[in-house]
Amino acid sequence: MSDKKIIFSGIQPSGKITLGNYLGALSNWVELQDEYQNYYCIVDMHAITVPQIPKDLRENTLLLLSQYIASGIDPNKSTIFIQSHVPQHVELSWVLQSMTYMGELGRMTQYKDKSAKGGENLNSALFTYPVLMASDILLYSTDLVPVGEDQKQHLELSRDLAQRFNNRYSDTFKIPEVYTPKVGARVMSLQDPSKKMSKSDENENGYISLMDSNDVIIKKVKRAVTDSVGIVNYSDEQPGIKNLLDICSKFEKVSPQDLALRYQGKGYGEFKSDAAEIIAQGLRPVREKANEYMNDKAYLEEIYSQGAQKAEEVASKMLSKVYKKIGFIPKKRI
Ligand code: ATP
Ligand code: LTN
Repeated sequence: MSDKKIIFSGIQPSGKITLGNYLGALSNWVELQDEYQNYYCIVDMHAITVPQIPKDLRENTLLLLSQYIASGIDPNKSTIFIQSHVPQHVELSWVLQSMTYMGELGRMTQYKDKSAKGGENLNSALFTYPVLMASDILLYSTDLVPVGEDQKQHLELSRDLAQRFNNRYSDTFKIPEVYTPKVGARVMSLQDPSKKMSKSDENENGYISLMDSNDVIIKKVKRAVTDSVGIVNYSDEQPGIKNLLDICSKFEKVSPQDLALRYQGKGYGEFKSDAAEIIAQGLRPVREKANEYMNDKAYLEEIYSQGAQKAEEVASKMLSKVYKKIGFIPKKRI
């Protein structure tokens, strides 16, 4: 048994992942990988809380796995698996749902946003989704959950549910901490810098997909909404420029303020064309490697099969413990 602390995180295969997912989540996972024992999940069960076309879901799941590996998540150091392969996630989620209040779920910002868009045909999984997320995390005695800023509220609920269960029965779950990066925790839309960059944005110019070609990236960055100040400053008054500085600073590994200094006396045109180049070059290796992995389905199958086996061993032990504590009769093999 390793004495390293445990990380769990996941991304939904609900589309093609964006630069926001990469900078807010995936790239940080890679940095933390050596220091922790890691579980990185492709949360396909979360993805079906909004309608998915089966063929696209299959494709996006394998693509996301390829992108995990292409970004540097190493299957020898991290357990990489697909959520629907480990049934304990939904089983624990049912138990935790029985301890979650409707009011708690109704307050979730993501639910409020998505339900406002969804109109009348709201499904109940969209409402209970944060409980499934809590199960994902709690099954593995997770210490740390690296996510973007938008997931902090869900993490709070996971902590509350863990504490509630521990108080009602006895100490069972570890209380997880959230980890958000200093820069890149909230990458904004290129078309509306007051909104987060999202893979489900109807306007494709708002986001950069990890699979966008260099030409597409350059076009999107050049079209990014800025302001009429005309000076490259790192300031809340210039959210479009601030967003591009944040993005580039993450790739260049310098502070956004220092990056802004490079553009003193220069216009937005020059800054944007450098920014486009930095992003395009930064994403190129991930895109190219991901395409290679997509052509090796046997390798992908090996990774997710081994991952599921390792994850299930841990998850089933935790679930048995929980079932016992709540009074379910343990199943006897005959
Ligand atoms: P959707 O648009 O389908 O709701 P999403 O793009 O928000 O999805 P998720 O799969 O929900 O993506 O998120 C995966 C991870 O990426 C989470 O850790 C989330 O916090 C992070 N993330 C998502 N969008 C951004 C963003 N714009 N900036 C930083 N991190 C982000
Ligand atoms: N809800 C997250 C995805 C997610 C997740 C998790 C993140 C599902 N389960 C467990 C961290 C840990 C989202 O980004 N929408």
